[in-house]
Amino acid sequence: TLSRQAICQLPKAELHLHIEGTLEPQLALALAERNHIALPYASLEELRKQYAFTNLQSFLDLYYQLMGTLKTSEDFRDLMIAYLEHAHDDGVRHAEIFFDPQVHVHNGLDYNMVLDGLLAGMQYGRENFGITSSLILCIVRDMPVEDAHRILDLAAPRADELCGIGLDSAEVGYPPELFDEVFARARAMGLHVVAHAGEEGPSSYVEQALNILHVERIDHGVRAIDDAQVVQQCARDRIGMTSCPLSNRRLQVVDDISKLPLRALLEAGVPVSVHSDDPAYFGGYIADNYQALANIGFSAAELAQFAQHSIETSFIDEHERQTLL
Ligand code: ES4
Ligand code: ZN
Repeated sequence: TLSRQAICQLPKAELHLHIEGTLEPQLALALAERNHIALPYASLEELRKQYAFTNLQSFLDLYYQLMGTLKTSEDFRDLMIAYLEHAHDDGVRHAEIFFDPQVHVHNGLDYNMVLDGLLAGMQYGRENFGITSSLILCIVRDMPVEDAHRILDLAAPRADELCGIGLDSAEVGYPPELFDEVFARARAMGLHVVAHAGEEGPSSYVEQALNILHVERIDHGVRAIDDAQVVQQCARDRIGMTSCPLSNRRLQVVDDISKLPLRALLEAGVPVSVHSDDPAYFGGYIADNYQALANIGFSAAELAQFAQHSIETSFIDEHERQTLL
C-alpha cells in the first residue's frame, strides 16, 4: 500500500472542492470579528461542537452560516491562497474549484468583487506554487430557478473567466431537470458542465444530469451504482465521477467508506476519481481522502488510477494535460 509521501507524489487534479468549504473554524471566527458579523458561538470550542453532521442539510446549515463571515475581496483571495497552498502540499497540479455566488450575492456582496478576489488568489497560486486552477460556478439548487438565471445574467459578461457551471446544495426534491434551461444557457456561454447527483438523491437524478443537463462529470454519483445503464453510459462516454469519501462518511451517505461503490465503478470502466469536497468540515484534504482509501486496502495501482482519471476528466486543454502526466 502507498505511503503518505507516495500519495502526495501522485500527479493529480482536484475536481471537487468548494472554496467556501475550505473555511476553517478558526478563520471563520477571525473573519466574523474583523467583519463585525455576529455568530452564535462564543468560542472555537463551542463552534467545533457544530461539526457532528447527520446528513447533507445539517452540514449545509453551518456551511451557509459561516459563509456569511466572508465580506471583502481580500477575504476571498486569502481563502483561495490558503487552499492552493494546501493543495500544492498534497500534490495537486491543477484545481477546478466550485464557488457559490448566489449565496454571496444573497448576503449583499457584489458578484464581481467575489470573482476578483478568487481570481487574485488563483493568480498568486499559479505564480508562487505553480498550480493552475479554474472556477466552476455552482447553481444552488434549493434556491429558486429564477435566481439561477439572475446569477447567469451577472456572470455572462465575464463568462470567459469561468471554466464551468455546476449544481450543488440540498439534492432531494430538487432534480436536475428543474435546471434544463439554466444549463442550456450556460452551455451556450461556452461553459463546461458538471452536477452533484446521486449523493442523497436517487440514480434517476444521475440519469437526468447526464441526459437533460448533458454533464461531462458527475459529482459524488454514489447512487449511480443502482442503475446498470447509467454506469454503462458513464463508462462509454468517459463521464468522470468525483468521489469524496470523507464527505460521504461524515454526511452519513454511507456508514463506512468501504461501502462506497468505488471498486465496482472501476471494474465497470467508469473514470472515477477522489477529491475533498469541503475539507474544513469533513476532516481532511485530498491526500487524506486517498489515505482513507489506502487504509481500507485500496492498492497502489487503484489509487494511481483515481489520480490518472482526475487528470483525464479535467477540463485542462490537451497540451497542458500531457505536461501533467
Ligand atoms: C456540498 Cl457535500 C455537498 N453536497 C452538496 N452541495 C454542497 N455544497 C457544498 N458542499
Ligand atoms: Zn460537493
